[in-house]
Amino acid sequence: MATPSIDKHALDSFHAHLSQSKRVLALLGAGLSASSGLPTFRGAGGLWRSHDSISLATPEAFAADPSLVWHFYNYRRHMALQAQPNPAHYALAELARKLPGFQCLSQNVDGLSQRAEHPPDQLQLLHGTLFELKCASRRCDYHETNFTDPVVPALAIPTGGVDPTSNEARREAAAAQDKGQDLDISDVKVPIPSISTKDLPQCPKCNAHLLRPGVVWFGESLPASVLKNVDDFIDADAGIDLIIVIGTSAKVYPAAGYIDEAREKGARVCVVNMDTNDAPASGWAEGDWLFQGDAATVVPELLKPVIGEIKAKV
Ligand code: BV8
Ligand code: ZN
Repeated sequence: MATPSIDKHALDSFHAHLSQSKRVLALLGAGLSASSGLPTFRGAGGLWRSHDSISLATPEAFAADPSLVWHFYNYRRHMALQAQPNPAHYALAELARKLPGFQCLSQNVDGLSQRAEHPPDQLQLLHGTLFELKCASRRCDYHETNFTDPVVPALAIPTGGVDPTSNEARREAAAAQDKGQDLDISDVKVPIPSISTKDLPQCPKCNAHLLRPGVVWFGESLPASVLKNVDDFIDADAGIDLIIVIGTSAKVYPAAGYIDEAREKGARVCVVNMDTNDAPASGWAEGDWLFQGDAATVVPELLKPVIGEIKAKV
């Protein structure tokens, strides 16, 4: 779907407001990384091998079938490592360097903002990252940064001879999706073997539990340090001038709740989304902006007055 041209009048009024904004938030969702080739959670991307992504992202699913959940996360690590940050990731990183009062609240665990060298103290990873592993036991504090792919040999993505990450398979998947078929490239008819627990990532500290992905699962609280950083920013007396809501369906809490909290602190709301239906839960208000289109093209355009031209780093 071609990106509709950006409404000039809306763009000018947004640029004027951004240019005089000192304290700005951004809430990031899977749509930010869509044009980097990573599936979102809703629609075609919501299914991994006919498993509902949200049901796999729970402590219960991991306890019931750690092999299946580890295949899911190993696949997402593999896809994220194959992907590249897009101009929107770089534009947000540049805005952070240019505007000290800018904070990005990311729901994404794909590591692409970090790879776009987004200043770490202006990037709050609300739901963790695929590239941190931690002990599955609450009583063990072991954690490590890990980019190994596959995370353990036993989790090598079964290809049955077809390399699901090959351009041929991607073309096949893209063609299917254009026809509205729900083909996930990893759906190439290759059963996933159930891996015995001893061959899954083990905690080297307590040697008694598995390692799990360092992401926040449904029913788990967000990292206390991140919650504090966000609350400190929102609760500051100086108020908030603007919140930019990028590529999110804003249905998962507490992340989605930050839109209204920012509004209450005086922020105007700007939504960037491919789909105009994904409005903030509390609906639209006077002065809001909606820019419909691909985040990778719209975000650099929106931030131009502060960051200038973003050269896509290919
Ligand atoms: C907790 C990590 C309590 C794992 C994730 C209040 C009301 C209702 C429910 C709750 C509530 N409070 C808590 C809950 C329960 C639950 C929740 O919100 N449930 C939902 C489903 C209703 N929340 C929790 O469980 C949270 N924990 O509350 O703990 C607690 C407190 C103390 C002590 C103990 C417990 C934890 C939630 C975090 C879960 N983890 N991710 C993983 O990734 O595997 S959530 C995960 O799903 C993502 O991180 C993200 O948050 C969400 C997906 O949403 P999006 O990123 O927005 O993606 P989506 O596909 O939905 O949308 C994409 C959008 O992009 C679309 O709008 C599309 O149009 C657009 N788009 C597509 N292409 C483009 C584009 N836009 C621009 N350009 C494009 N090219
Ligand atoms: Zn341990």
